[in-house]
Amino acid sequence: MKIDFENVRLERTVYTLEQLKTQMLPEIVFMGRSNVGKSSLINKLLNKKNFAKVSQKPGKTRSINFFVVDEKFYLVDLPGFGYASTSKEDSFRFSQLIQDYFRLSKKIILVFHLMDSRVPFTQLDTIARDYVTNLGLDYCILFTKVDKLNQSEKSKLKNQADKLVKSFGFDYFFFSAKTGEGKREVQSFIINRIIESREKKD
Ligand SMILES: Nc1nc2c(ncn2[C@@H]2O[C@H](COP(=O)(O)OP(=O)(O)O)[C@@H](O)[C@H]2O)c(=O)[nH]1
Ligand SMILES: [Mg+2]
Repeated sequence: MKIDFENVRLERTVYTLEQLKTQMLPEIVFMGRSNVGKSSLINKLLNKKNFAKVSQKPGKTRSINFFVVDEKFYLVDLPGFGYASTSKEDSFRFSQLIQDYFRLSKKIILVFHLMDSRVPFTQLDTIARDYVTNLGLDYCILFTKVDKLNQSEKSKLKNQADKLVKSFGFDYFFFSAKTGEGKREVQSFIINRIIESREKKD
């Protein structure tokens, strides 16, 4: 099976529950707080310069974008989550659309949770992780912007992540859209999951 991440198109942009459809292909989902580096990661994985939009302003994307990769799977780009700034209390904003999507899709085979390497494991991240894992979805962590860490910060983060692996069994990745670190590893991980999901089906 040929997956080289070269043949990519944006198939659908979804703003409402009504627009969500049952998909035929397996879905690989990317979620994270606003500004975590999700668009940059997607561009890097897909070998594109400005496919997913990269912005300095957080929280702009409100839609779910479905990219078809090599006609084999969907890469699903979720809106960034964050605190609702208008609310008096700090309420978690994991939009209704995101929740509907997670509940309704039967094709999700893996969720990548992106965390900023410099500010990982925020309370929001914990809530998002629990939400996804409670639905029984396959879940892994991807630390973004690792080029911003020095060696000692990096090994400290590795230690924290290794503890997570020990207690929960989550896979994790270090990624930099700037240097390309982790790109091959993440691509192979995705390819293996797609192959596994096809074997299960047959
Ligand atoms: N140094 C560095 N900066 C990054 C990296 N990835 C993203 N950024 C920057 O972080 C900001 C937010 O990135 P973006 O991809 O738009 O994040 P999104 O809101 O999660 O889609 C932009 O200024 C990017 O240039 C990375 O790997 N390294
Ligand atoms: Mg973005």
